[in-house]
Amino acid sequence: MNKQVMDPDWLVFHPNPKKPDFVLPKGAVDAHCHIFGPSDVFPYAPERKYTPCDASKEQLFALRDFLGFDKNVIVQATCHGKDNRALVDGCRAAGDKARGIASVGTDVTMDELKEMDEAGVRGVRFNFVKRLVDSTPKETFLTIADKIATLDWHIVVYFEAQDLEELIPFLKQLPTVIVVDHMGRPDVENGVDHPDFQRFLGLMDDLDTMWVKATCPERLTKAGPPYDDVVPYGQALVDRFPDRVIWGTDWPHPNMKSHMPDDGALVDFIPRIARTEELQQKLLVDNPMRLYWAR
Ligand code: 0GY
Repeated sequence: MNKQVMDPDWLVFHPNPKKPDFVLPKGAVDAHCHIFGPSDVFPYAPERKYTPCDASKEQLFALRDFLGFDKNVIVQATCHGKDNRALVDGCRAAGDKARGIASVGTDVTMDELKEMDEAGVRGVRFNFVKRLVDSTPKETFLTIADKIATLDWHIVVYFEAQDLEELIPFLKQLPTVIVVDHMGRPDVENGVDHPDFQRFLGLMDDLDTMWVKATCPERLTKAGPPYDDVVPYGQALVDRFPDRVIWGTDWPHPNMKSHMPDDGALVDFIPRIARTEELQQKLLVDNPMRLYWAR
């Protein structure tokens, strides 16, 4: 297979991130990152909405070591559709240092799920962001949810804050732990008291099976680095749900348009939202270990 050419306006990940000033606790987990291709080995899916730059497992593992993380949770990105080969290959190559979140259809067999489980996959992702995927019927997701629940996997959901209200009845039907991507994607110009963000906090109060990734200041910011405008959102989540928050880099930062973050500077964002050593230990080690490495 030939290499697939990245989109002309694609921003490539930072070539030379700074060494973080914040020293990560021992055993820290980067709980949201991706592997892209390489496309001559693992081609991007025909139904994809974007063609990224390649971002290999070797590059991911080198970044992990450079920043001071111990482990990765690799999340299947939409550009690979339901073809989880690059993800599984990355999980296997990392040994016990990676877990995975896959994307599957209702036709996935129990044997296929078990094979992924054995490689380290511990969940599936349901994506509701309209620019990334065509809409999937809720019934389809519920069928998948019932299947993966038998393996004690969980479900990662990606939606934007304005779509949450409509999704709540569906989310309440899900039979597993739910992990929400990127702080529930608030519009940070609104302020933390806005009904959209308060609705999300209220749902987290109601559903003790719901977790959240306090991730992506670079994606949520309107002000730009050092992401001051995202700090109150991260603090609100970490303070209120200290045992249900996790953190990740989102490397290689798909679909960034405004700028490409320095991954070392992103790590330096962590102590601004998790302000004590105890909170940092939960966010970076205890919580992701409980969710992904319990077995
Ligand atoms: C992320 C965010 C994005 C992309 C994807 O699967 C994906 O394509 O998740 C995005 O464009 O917001 O989590 O990497």
